[in-house]
Amino acid sequence: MSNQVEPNREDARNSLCPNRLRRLSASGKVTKPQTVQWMGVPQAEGARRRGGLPLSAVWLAPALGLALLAGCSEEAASPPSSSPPAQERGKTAAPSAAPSANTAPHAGNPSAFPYTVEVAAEGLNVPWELVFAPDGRAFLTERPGQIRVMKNGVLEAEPVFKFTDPFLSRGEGGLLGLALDPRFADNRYMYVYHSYGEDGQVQNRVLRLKETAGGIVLDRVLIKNIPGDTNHNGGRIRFGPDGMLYVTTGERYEPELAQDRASLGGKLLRLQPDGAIPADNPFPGSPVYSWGHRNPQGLAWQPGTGALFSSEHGQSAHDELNRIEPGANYGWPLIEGDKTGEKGGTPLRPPLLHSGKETWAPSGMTFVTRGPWAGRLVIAQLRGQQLMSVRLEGPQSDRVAAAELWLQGVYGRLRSVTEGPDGSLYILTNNRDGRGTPASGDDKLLRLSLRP
Ligand SMILES: [Ca+2]
Repeated sequence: MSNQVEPNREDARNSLCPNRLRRLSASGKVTKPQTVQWMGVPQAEGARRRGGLPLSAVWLAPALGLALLAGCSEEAASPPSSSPPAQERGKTAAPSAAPSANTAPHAGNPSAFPYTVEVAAEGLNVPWELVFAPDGRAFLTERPGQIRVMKNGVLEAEPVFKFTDPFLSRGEGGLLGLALDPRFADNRYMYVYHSYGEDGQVQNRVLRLKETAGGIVLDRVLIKNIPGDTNHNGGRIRFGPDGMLYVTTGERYEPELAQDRASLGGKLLRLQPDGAIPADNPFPGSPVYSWGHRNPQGLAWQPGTGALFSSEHGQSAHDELNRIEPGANYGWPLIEGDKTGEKGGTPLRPPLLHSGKETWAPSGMTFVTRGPWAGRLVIAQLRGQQLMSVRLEGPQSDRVAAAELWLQGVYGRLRSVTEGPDGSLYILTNNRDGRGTPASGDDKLLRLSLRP
């Protein structure tokens, strides 16, 4: 079986209709693990591409199909369609959580963009995460099941690790997040989140791997039986400043899982590096750190304050940026957008910012620490096909001062953004993930270098 990722119409239909998805997956059929073979030829490419329509043209496009896609999918194929201009979106927004007229995301001024963009590698196959090691190398995951490494700015052609049975790559599932141990230089531990098949079910798990002289080997399974399916697998993992491993999980289109604290689905989890449950987790004996999530895919801690933020795919648009508090309930599926509510006498947490009627499909994100954007939170967006920068304000960093949109439609779907040791931003495109329109050279690793 080839690992070529074709646009998957079955997935597209599934993403439109949760009930249909459940029926389809009720058969419990699990596809065989894919045979992984190297597809890409990383080469530098100086010029920008992108055959996609400019957003201004997309606004005008007949949008019935796009509107349907926006109905209940989160990584739909096309940029926002029939939404009103950004300046108008805030008019329906509540003052607390939604973008006000001043904070509604708007296009940034290109002359103020402090980076120059180059293609650092191309021919990638649905790259999902990129992280830097203390020795300057960068490790990169590709969703069909391989880990690759970049040395001295050049991505090596041969993967350093390939996943096999019971690994599973289907729909949005596969090899997703990767994190390096805070003490990687000493212990060579790395952690991955991936989908797998077991007893006819799709699940997700977190593994600890170890880099040895003979290659990367499995050390242990940290947590398993995280609900999975074709859609809504979550998948971001990152170490917090407290040395704990945080994991985002999706509700696999079973919204009730998000409100079931006994389920691992629709949660942010917090684990010790060996998989043990930290004694100071909000619910004793549980890995659950926060709940009421739909399909969160971004994690970032604000330097200085240590505050945790997460991006989340909403339904019917209403994608979210949340400020995460331990034990808090973020509302899915009880509330979305500007709605408020409570559960058991405790208020549900509204997002800091949501996308209203648009779909961003936000995924990886990070705080910038170098250059003119230091202090900003940057968020890669799939369906939005743009990079959003957010400036936070307030003593608790719980207000959005401004949100600006960059690279709109230029490179297609953006899966993740990572800051490199020199202050460059590294962005992974995802036009081969079954929901995009691949252009020549896709998928790509973009390097955004600070202008001198
Ligand atoms: Ca929410």
